[in-house]
Amino acid sequence: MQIRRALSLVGVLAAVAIMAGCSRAGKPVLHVFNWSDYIKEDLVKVFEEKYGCRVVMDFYDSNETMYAKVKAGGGGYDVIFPSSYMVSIMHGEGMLMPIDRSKVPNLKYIDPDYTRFTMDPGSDHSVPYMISNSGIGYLKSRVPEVKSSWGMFDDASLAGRMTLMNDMRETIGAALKFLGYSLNTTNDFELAEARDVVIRWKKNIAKFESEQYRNGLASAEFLLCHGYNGDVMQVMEENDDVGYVIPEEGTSLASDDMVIPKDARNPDLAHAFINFLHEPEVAAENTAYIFYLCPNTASYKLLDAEVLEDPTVVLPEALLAKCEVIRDLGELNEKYTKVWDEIKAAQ
Ligand code: SPD
Repeated sequence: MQIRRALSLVGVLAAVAIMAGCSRAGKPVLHVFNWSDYIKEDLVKVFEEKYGCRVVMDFYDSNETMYAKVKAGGGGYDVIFPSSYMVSIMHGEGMLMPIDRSKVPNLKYIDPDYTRFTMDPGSDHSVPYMISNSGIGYLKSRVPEVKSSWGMFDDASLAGRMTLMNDMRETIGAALKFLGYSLNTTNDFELAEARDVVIRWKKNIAKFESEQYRNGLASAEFLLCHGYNGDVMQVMEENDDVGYVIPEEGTSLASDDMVIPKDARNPDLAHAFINFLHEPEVAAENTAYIFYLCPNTASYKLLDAEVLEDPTVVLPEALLAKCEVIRDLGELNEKYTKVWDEIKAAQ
């Protein structure tokens, strides 16, 4: 009798576990947490139809805001898209599920050239999604003398009409590159110099902002913005007056990767989603739409040559040599948090 009751309890628990991933209409639900403007929505619909599921998306504007929410237990996400340094932090804290490679056969298409950008080249707990860089978006008619330099943020004639990213590693990183230092430095003197540069720039900017600058450029509220290549390119598609330059001092490169949190409710569907985004046709369509490079070799043949020849998507070697991927610095990440707090507090 007791055994029968125990067995029926197991059955109930199993049903609850399966239903946990289902919406009220009975369809499984995939909860995704992604950067804003970082996926072609039509492709998500294709996935929903193919897998008979619903995808619910939330968005974030920096690795740190995403991490804070997930760490605090928020979201209940199945797939998240952190940059590789944040993947490393989350993995180190036991927050990620291992990738079951048998469920992601499209891993065979990952471009080995770009695995140097990730901190998990074997895709043990993450799968590369897109390669991005940061630079300067600007209005050609209003800033005709633009220079490919982070020093543009010293231009007082643009005061109040510029933005810097609200992102500690990106913005401190820009100042470090401007000064000729590594954006992964842990040298206190270099970090203090970079802090002072950002505090100086702060006097010229309207705000620290990482999402709305796109609209600000489109409406000419902002004339020059620190932004991501694909985001600015998306605005350029609609507005010929928008340009994008990568500062000659170098910039940050990112591999934004797909991960499955340890507490994901629907890991099978999460693996299917990751695999779907690496179907060559899907990867090519996504890249052509969001203007970031999906490091998927089979998709390259399906892209217009102009995408792969665009120097803001695939950086020329000479510029690439001056750029760096943001790294997880372990306990020393704290130094960047301290500098960022000082920047925010400065008048
Ligand atoms: N629309 C946001 C695109 C994000 C690009 N990569 C972010 C890298 C952060 N270091």
